[in-house]
Formats: sequence, C-alpha cells, structure tokens
Amino acid sequence: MTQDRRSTLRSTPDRRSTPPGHPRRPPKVSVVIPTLNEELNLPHVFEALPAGLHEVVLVDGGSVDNTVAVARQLRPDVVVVQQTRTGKGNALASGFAACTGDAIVMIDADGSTDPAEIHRFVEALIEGAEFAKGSRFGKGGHSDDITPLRRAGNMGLNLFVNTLFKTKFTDLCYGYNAFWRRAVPVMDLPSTDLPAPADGRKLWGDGFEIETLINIRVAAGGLRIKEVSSIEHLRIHGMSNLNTFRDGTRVLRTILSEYRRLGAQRRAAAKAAAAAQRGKVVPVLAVPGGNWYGKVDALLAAETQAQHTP
Ligand SMILES: Nc1nc2c(ncn2[C@@H]2O[C@H](COP(=O)(O)OP(=O)(O)OP(=O)(O)O)[C@@H](O)[C@H]2O)c(=O)[nH]1
Ligand SMILES: [Mg+2]
Repeated sequence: MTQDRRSTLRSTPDRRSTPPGHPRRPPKVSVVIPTLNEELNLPHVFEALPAGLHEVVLVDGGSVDNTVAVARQLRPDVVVVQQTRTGKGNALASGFAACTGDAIVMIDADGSTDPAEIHRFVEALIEGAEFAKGSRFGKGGHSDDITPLRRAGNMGLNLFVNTLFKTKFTDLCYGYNAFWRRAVPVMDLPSTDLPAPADGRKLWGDGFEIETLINIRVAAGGLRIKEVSSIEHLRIHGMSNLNTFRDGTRVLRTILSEYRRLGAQRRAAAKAAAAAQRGKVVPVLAVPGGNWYGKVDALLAAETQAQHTP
C-alpha cells in the first residue's frame, strides 16, 4: 500500500456523506457470510441478525445441501454470490467485492459467531476504528468452541505475529471482524478473477489463512485497529471444515511470507524515497515575498548571472 493511500485513510476515518448541518447518518452495514453446507445452521444465524442491515451477502462454496434455498427462503433479499475458486478466503474476497455498504462485517454461518454482537463492531468503527477485530481472548471475550490444542496454537501464533510485526493482537485466527469497505484494497486479497491452480491446490489467501493475512495486512497498512471482545459458541450442526495441522501450517507459512513481503515493500519504498530525494526540487532560499524554489546549482547560476549583469 502506498503512503498516500494510508494518509488518506487516516485523515478521513469515516466518509459517510451527509448534507451540511444534518446529523451523521448511520453507516450502511453489509454482512458477509461464507457458507459450505450450512442449511441447518442458517435459520439460527439469520434469526439473530439485527434489523436495519443494508444487505446480507451469502457466499456459497458449492454447498451440496439446501443452503442457498434455505437462505433465500429465510431472507428473500439475501444477495447470493458464488465464489470464484475454493476456500473460505476466496469466499470472503468474492463477498467483499459484492458489498455496497459503508461497513462490512464478516461472520460465520455455523452459529459460532453471534450476530447480536454486530452492533458493537459497528460502534467501534463509528468511534474511529478502521478495523474492528473480534477477540475471544481479550477482556470480556470467551470461546466455547476452541479446543485446548487450537487455543495453544493460536496463542503461539499471536506471540509470533506480535513480535514480528509489533502488533498487539490477542486473537489472530478469529473470523469475526468489521471494517469500512474502503479498507478492502489495503488487504490486497488474491484477485477473484484469477484461475484456480490446475493442480487443485489453493492460492495463498484462499484458505483458512485468510484471517491471519487480513489482520497482518491491515496492521502493516497502518489502519487503526480496535479489538472487540466476542463470545464464540459451539458450531450448532455439522462438522468443521478446518484441519488443525494442515491449516495451522498454512497460517504459519502465511506469517512468514507476509514478513518477507513487508520487508520487500519497505526496501522498495526506501529506494523510491531515496531516488525521489535525489531529484527533488526544494526551496533553498527564503526571500521577502516568497521562497525561491530550485536546485542549489540553479540558484548559484542565477546569482552568478545577476553579478555579471550591470
Ligand atoms: N463459501 C465457503 N465457505 C466456507 C468454506 N470453508 C468454510 N466455509 C464457511 O466458513 C465458516 C467457517 O468455517 P468452519 O468450517 O466453521 O471453520 P472454523 O469456524 O474456522 O473452524 P471451527 O472453529 O473448527 O468451526 C462457515 O460458515 C463455513 O460454512 C469454503 O470453502 N467456501
Ligand atoms: Mg466454525
């Protein structure tokens, strides 16, 4: 991300347009829900959605049950998006691309993330955060769903990321987050237009490493992050799609590759700044009536010429 974009985002944290003199209108909130065979869970999740949402975007990964039909029945205005490759990461990227609200909230369809908490995430944004990050392990948070092994793994990954990126995450691998829609480019997610790899593997960012990747990129991009405490419930029906070791390894590899990526970006930015500095035109002389702008050589030449002019 360029420095320019970062400063634009920082100086205008909330760009909801309101006519002068009018109270700020509430943000339009889009909720993105990835689904893979969640027909039994959707009634619980949809029922708990707050009133007044701008849109609910359901991104289906090719469910073989009645997920899409159930969603449409429960909520005729649901926006159904088919993801372009496979994996939760690609589902979220496809969903974000379809959103039209000011703010986006990402939740799961298995009943583990409670839609009743959405308003607290949106409040964090209204209060100035650019990225509201759910945490099961910050003050007031809790998980009924996480196993001791995954908890230990998550804590280790938190520590690793916080050390490498100087961040303060308490729950790196949690999928309940909210952010202003204009923050999506900062995440630089794999394009939804890219073809799926021919060997059947997933592109980086298309799998369950998505949360880690988003968290690191928004932190590295300088966005204001606020953690929001959250209570994670047990999946209501069905089986988790996550494999602790396979997906844990992907998360670890993501952290390492993001660290290298950030290093490369910083080196490239330093090189560009040094090059710009070499050719930069700076004010070199303050004179009454204004600064004289030009390079030192040009100033000396102008002075020499002035001395020789009678
Ligand atoms: N569209 C789509 N959704 C997916 C895919 N994989 C998982 N999901 C959805 O993403 C959400 C989270 O997936 P889960 O399988 O519950 O995994 P998890 O919550 O990270 O892990 P657990 O804590 O074990 O439940 C659920 O709503 C799934 O239906 C996928 O490939 N495509
Ligand atoms: Mg789950």
